[in-house]
Amino acid sequence: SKRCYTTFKYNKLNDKDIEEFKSILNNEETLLIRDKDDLVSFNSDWMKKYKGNSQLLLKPRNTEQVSSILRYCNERKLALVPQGGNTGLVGGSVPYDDEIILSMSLMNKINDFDPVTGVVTCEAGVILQQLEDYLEPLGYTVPFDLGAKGSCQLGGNISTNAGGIRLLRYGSLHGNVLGLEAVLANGTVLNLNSTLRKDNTGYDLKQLFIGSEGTLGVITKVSLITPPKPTSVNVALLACDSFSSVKKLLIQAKTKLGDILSAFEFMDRGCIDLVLRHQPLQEPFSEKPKFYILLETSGFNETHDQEKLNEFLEYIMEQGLTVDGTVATDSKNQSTIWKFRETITESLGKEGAVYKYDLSLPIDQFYELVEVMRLRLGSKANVVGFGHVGDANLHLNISTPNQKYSKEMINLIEPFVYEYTSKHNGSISAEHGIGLMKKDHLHYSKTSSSIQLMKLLKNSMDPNHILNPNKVLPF
Ligand code: FAD
Ligand code: 2HG
Ligand code: ZN
Repeated sequence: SKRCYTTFKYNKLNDKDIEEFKSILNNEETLLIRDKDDLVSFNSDWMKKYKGNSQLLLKPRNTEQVSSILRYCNERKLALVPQGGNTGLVGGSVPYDDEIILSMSLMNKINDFDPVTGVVTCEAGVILQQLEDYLEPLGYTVPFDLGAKGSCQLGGNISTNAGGIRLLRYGSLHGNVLGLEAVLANGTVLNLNSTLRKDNTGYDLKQLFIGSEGTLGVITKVSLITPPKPTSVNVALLACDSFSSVKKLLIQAKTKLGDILSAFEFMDRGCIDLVLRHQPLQEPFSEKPKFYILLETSGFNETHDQEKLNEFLEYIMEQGLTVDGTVATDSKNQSTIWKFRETITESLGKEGAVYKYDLSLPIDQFYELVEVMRLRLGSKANVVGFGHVGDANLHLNISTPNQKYSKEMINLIEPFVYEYTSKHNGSISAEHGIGLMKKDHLHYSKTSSSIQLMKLLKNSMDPNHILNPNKVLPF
């Protein structure tokens, strides 16, 4: 069994455990999944890279049931993996071995919305798109957005501290989450349900759960601050022939567009070629320059926003910062431009096995690493670079035509990529998290005293290590 990998000992599920879970779940048989075939998709991640061997999935309907399940598992030393939409990209949401899967999908009620403060309170299993659709007619929107919005859940987003394309404008979840409810490993329900914008009463405990990937507790409720939905949106696709122009464009976008700048996303030519291979999209420009920026403005005054955008576009053309460009003011053309950026991950998945690195790097090394990796791997792989360049977050993706992940390829990439990132004081995870993939590489981004403190927290909050074992921290 894989279990010998960890120093912690867990018990095997038995019939008595199943009876106990049935009784906690009010004898609703459909809330327990035990059939091997039905468990397949929950045992495997979005990329089909990580596989678990869970024999049981539980679907609690409320916090009390989550609490009873955890209390029982803690006493019996049964390990669990909290699972949201299972769209995570670092193997954090699937069992390492035969842990129980705790699915949050039935806890999907939106409880309350305050139209003055914009604070929304809901259960952790609410799907991101569901919240977006709920807020839209109320004139509000979610302060973050990701390609996985149709499946990912708020609890999963918060547990991974998801970033995405709106972080540039609205900031991270560490600022936008005002409160939450979490169930600790021993079943204690921790009420951190504040809806206050300001609260400086000692340690800000909710922050511990933001980005801890289900290792410190199960998030059951969430309060988020939501901004008014912009009414005037413009999207431009701009082409550059050097990365130095990309950097200058970013400075100009920030200074000339200011608060209406809502996205500044980067793609290299490899991404455009890739997307054109798999999506029904047309070559955007007559030439094929090396770099592409998707720039979005969002505001509330169409005339003012367009004036600002036009001034910016005139300036960058005059300065030769862009070699071609197109602007879309209607939603159909805007969504076509967004497809170039939003279908990259899905298109990569169609090419074969994909090795993903989600890095924060100083802007001068942002694209250098992509070129270094191309030289290093030669014809063995297709290396593409894209990402949230406005946040200095590179998505380095390396794909190989064979479907199977190979140790040989991993050894060519790792630890090289992590060493490079660490040498330049970057982060080995900008937004996807550590999960199973990077737990043994955490030291490239965290000092040993930080890792010691993280272990101390884990050991005191979950002494039996029943929550998401083998994830985030190397034990
Ligand atoms: P899961 O994948 O189910 O779980 C992720 C982690 O959170 C696991 O460790 C799990 O144990 C834990 N977890 C889940 N729910 C809870 C809970 N209620 N309580 C405690 N722990 C829990 N990420 C970005 O940051 N930015 C992007 O732009 C982005 N784009 C993406 C695009 C695509 C197409 C895909 C497939 C993924 C993308 N991601 C992105 C990855 C991102 O981490 C996830 O999409 C999302 O945040 C995970 O939510 P989920 O509900 O699917 O969580
Ligand atoms: C994105 O920004 C996601 O599109 C996914 O974070 C990145 O596929 C990836 O590497
Ligand atoms: Zn991203």
